[in-house]
Amino acid sequence: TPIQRQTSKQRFVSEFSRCLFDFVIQLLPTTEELTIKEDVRKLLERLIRTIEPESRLLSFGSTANGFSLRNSDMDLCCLIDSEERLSASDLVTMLGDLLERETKFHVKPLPHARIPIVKLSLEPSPGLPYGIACDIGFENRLALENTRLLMCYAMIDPPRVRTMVLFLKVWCKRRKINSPYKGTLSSYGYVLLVIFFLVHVKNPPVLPNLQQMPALRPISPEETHLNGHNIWFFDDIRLLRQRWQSSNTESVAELLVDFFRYYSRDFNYNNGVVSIRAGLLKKDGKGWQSDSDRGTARERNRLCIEDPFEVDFNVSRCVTRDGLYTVRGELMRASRILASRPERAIVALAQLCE
Ligand code: 3AT
Ligand code: MG
Repeated sequence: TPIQRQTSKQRFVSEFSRCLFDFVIQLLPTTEELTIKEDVRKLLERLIRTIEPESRLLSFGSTANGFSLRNSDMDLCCLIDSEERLSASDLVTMLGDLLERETKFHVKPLPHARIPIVKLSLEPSPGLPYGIACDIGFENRLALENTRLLMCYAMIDPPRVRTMVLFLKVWCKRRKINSPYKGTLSSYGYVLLVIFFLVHVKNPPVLPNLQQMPALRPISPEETHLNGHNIWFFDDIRLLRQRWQSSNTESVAELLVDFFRYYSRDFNYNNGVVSIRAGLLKKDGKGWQSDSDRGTARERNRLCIEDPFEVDFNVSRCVTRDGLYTVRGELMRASRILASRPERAIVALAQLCE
């Protein structure tokens, strides 16, 4: 009967929510890991200052945005406050030499990459069972700002937002659809899909749109613009919590079921652009049509996710036709597993991440 169906659904989602929380908690980094990473950051900062005394080394990406899993990579950005500074590629070369001499890291400088970086890694050891992998870039101030934006979204409703994002990160890694180099989507891209869903798809929304909230005081263009991009967003989360409350009371399991359904069935991949800043946009409107009929054209716009600040930049431009096919297949698989509501929620979770 409809009533029995309803209660079986409720039983499943409440059990599945509990499983999700338990599962995600085990995957969080330990305090020991966080301490080691912070020590590494300080050590590297000290060394960099022997080349550029006015520099600071800051974390961005998952180590800084609240969406970190155990053993995730470290993304570091070096900011140099002095007027006269070396070029990024010179810095990469010099820093590479220095770190090779002074530390035990494996060092790989990439001075001629589109974004010059130094890649570092440390072999696993008893105190660090998974080693460390770290990229150091320079002057990537937009990445620091988008990290702060994601962190604010994480802080508004940690039980639902962080649990969903962390679960999806594990899921996409286990299902092997988290490799921009192989044509699938970066972690950053998946996080934007979740936030878009919670801000613009769910009704009532689970999250407000931080980039469209009214500012509390007049703000000058110098404060809001960085390299020509508007980077303003409402970042006073304490105040926001006092003034804004979501009337959406769905559990994390219900949201996840709906997330998979939306991206496997409802989202229009041919025409839609995911924009956390402006809501659902159209590819034509942004000049982001995919080049499916031009055999030679690189496939830039199969999947379109607008960067929150660099609005001309498609975060998922590396997703290829085959990559998107695989990702969509995985979204459908997940949606199917959840729709079948296995007897035990833990079985559903294991199957999802098989
Ligand atoms: P992992 O825990 O490393 O899987 P993450 O949250 O650190 O996930 P990424 O490693 O994908 O995410 O990205 C790290 C940061 O680099 C996030 C963002 O500030 C920046 N970033 C990554 N990819 C892009 C992109 N395509 N466009 C703009 N910024 C990006
Ligand atoms: Mg990272």
